[in-house]
Amino acid sequence: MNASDNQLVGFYRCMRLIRRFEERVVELVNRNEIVGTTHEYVGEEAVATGVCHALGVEDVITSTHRGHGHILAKGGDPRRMVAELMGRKTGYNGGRGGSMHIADLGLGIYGANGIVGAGVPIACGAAMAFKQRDSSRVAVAFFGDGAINQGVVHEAMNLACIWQLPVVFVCENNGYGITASIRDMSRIQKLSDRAAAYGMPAETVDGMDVRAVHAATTALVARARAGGGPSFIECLTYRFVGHFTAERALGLKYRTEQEVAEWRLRDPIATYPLWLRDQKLCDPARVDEEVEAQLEEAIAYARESELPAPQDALQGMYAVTYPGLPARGW
Ligand SMILES: Cc1ncc(C[n+]2csc(CCOP(=O)(O)OP(=O)(O)O)c2C)c(N)n1
Ligand SMILES: [Mg+2]
Repeated sequence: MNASDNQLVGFYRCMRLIRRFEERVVELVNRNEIVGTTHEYVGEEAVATGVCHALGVEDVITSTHRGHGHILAKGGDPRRMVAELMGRKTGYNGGRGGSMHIADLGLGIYGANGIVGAGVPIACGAAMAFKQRDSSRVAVAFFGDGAINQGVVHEAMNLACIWQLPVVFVCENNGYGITASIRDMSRIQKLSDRAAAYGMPAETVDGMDVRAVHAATTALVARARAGGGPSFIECLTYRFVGHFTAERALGLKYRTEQEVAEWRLRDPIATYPLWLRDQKLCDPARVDEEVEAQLEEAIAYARESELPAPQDALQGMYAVTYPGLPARGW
């Protein structure tokens, strides 16, 4: 099914929002307004956008350490995201979780996750619940090429196949797990071949092409909704920046400038608006202005928000109270 004109413009808005969100976050990290570093999604915007625009609000995603793009694409509120990154009370986790723990259950965002591969069985658990309740909801697990060698990912894929769960596995192959090239970490060319071996449809798509990602996901989500079971999409993509914000200061040499430059030529934030303008679908500059205003507002909201009180540091951290421990702060 082809995307509608509105959707095509929406893809750009979303990709632009993710890119500029990440660039503004880097500024805030460098100004020490955000403590620590984050993993930016710069370069990979077409994947989260194409996948999440193929889902309904009732559908569920699980995310990764590089999660901002997934969360924004699934409808996450930039104000509460920036507030969380800045450790404010108004943040998604009351300022206690930071970048790798953002979740919004109402939007079907079952959490970013700092443990590589750990979101995959969570998505399968959600899919299992959907199946047991005869619901048509679908779960999507985002994970990287680094996660493809994690045992839990393979156990989850096998269980999803034998139980025919409504889950779509989305492997974001950006070529590297920190500094380790996937060429050194796998003997096979296409990571989707591994998934196919479990007995599910598995394909490799151009992860820099938002329309290709959207079309592939739409078909596989429809299949899952109709009871067709799990499937796998490998999205070939690239991160234009370091593994995390601090990498720039480390001077690592695990990839060449030429390689980065070649991928930059395919930057969806540069190429896609040209196509939109050619098709006379919108004026991308207008979208850019709206995104800037939205982010300006989000940052102002976070800056004006209160910090949590030190004595409340443990509030919301544990679900249960243990006998003998003080009730306050638990
Ligand atoms: C189980 C586990 N092992 C190792 C790490 C350390 N670690 C954090 S990110 C990362 C690389 C992940 O690579 P990939 O899955 O390709 O995601 P990308 O960073 O490329 O988006 C590693 C090894 C971790 N967080 N969890
Ligand atoms: Mg990777």
